[in-house]
Amino acid sequence: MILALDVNGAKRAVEVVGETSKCIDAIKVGYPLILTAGLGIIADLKKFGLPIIADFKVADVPHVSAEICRLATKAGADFVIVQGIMGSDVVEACSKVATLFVVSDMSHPGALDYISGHNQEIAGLAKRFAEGIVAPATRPQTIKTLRNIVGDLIIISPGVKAQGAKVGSAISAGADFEIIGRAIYSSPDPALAAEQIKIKLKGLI
Ligand code: O7M
Repeated sequence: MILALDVNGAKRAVEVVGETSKCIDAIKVGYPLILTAGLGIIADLKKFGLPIIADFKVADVPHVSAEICRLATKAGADFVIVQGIMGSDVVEACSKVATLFVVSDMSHPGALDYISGHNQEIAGLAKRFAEGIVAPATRPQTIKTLRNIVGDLIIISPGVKAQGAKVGSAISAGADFEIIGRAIYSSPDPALAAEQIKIKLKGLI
C-alpha cells in the first residue's frame, strides 16, 4: 500500500506517517503537501525509512520537466511521477535524471475525455523509460489491459475507497500497489484505517 499524503503542513504529515508507517510500503507526496511544507519535507519523511514518490505529474517541455525531476531527486525522492501524455521526448528527458513512474491513465471520470484513449500507447512508452506506471483502480479492466503491455513493470493504482474502487480490486486486476489517501489520513484513526486496509490487501497476496 502506498500512502497518498495529501495533507497540509509538515506537522500533520509527520503525524500521519508516524501513525501508519508500519502498514505502508511507500509515501507519495504531491502538491498539497509540498506547497504547504516545502520540498524539505521529503528529507524529513525519509527518516521513516520508506521510499518517497514525488507526485508532481510532471507535464512541461523536456528541459523544464527534466529540471523538475532532477530537483525532486536531489531533494531525496526515490521516484518521480511524470505525465506520459506529454510525449516521448518529455519522458525520455526525465528518465535521464530520475527514476520514473509514468501516468498512463487516470481514475477520475474526465480521464475518459482524452487520456484513456491513449493509455496503451503511453504504457508502451513507459516500458521504454520507466520503472512503472500509474493506472486507475476505478477501471480494473484497464489495469488488466495495461499489465499485458508493461509486463513486469510496477503498476501503482489510485482511486481506492474515496473514489469508489473497492480495497483489493486493483491488486486483483494485476496492480502491485494500491495508492490510498483520504481513507487513511481523513479517518478519525489513521493507524486503524491503514491496518484494516493492509489486512484486506494481505489476504490477496
Ligand atoms: O485516495 P484518495 O482519493 O484520497 O487519493 C488518491 C491519490 O492518488 C491522490 O494523491 C491523487 O493525486 C492520486 N491519483 C489519483 O487519484 N488518480 C489518478 O489517476 C492518479 C493519481 C496519482 O497518484 O497519479 C500519480
